[in-house]
Amino acid sequence: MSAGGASPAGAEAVQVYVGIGSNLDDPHAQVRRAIAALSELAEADSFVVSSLYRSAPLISSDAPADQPDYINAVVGLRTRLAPLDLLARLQAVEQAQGRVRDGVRWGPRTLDLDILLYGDEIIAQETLRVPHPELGERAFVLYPLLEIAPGLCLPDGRRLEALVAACAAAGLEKLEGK
Ligand code: A4P
Ligand code: MG
Repeated sequence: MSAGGASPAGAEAVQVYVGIGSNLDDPHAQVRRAIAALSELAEADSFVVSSLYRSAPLISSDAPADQPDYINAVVGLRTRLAPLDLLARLQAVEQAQGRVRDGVRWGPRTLDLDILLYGDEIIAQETLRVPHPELGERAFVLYPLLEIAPGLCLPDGRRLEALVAACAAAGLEKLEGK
């Protein structure tokens, strides 16, 4: 398959991981609703879900500093959707859950869905960068990912286990049974 392009008919399903984040309008409920929507994209018996985690918002210089905490989770699934088709489906789910894009990078949001990994593909397009560029530094991505894919290696060969060991969990709270 060409990176980011259309999947040929009958293409093999690919293992992907998607990060879910919300810090507006009942984030727990938003994340649970997103998990249900994403399960619809999965090939049979391929859907796995991490625990939910709470953390303080990571903010950019132009984003408001007084944002509510985030609820995050990571799901894994196998899909036959090509990368850009998957991105379009994720953005439709964001829209359905009231995501407003006001141009503020890292501003508060009802739902953010990021393609973290798409098989072993490295995609560097304007609209899609995979692996997600900040994947290796974010505790709220790495810790839930480790839960559902402990033996994972990134396309560049880095081991998830080693990335987690090097990433302080400071402030990341695993929400047991919630
Ligand atoms: N895009 C490029 N690559 C991808 C990808 N791998 N997955 C493009 C999804 N989209 C990707 O995204 C902007 C554009 O990125 C999309 O149109 C798509 O074509 P966006 O969701 O509109 O904007 P954004 O989310 O504000 O920006 P960005 O840079 O994607 O931010 P992140 O990385 O999503 O970070 N703090 C905590 N504690 N928890 C969080 O979940 N999330 C963010 C947002 C900031 N702080 C956080 C959290
Ligand atoms: Mg995003």
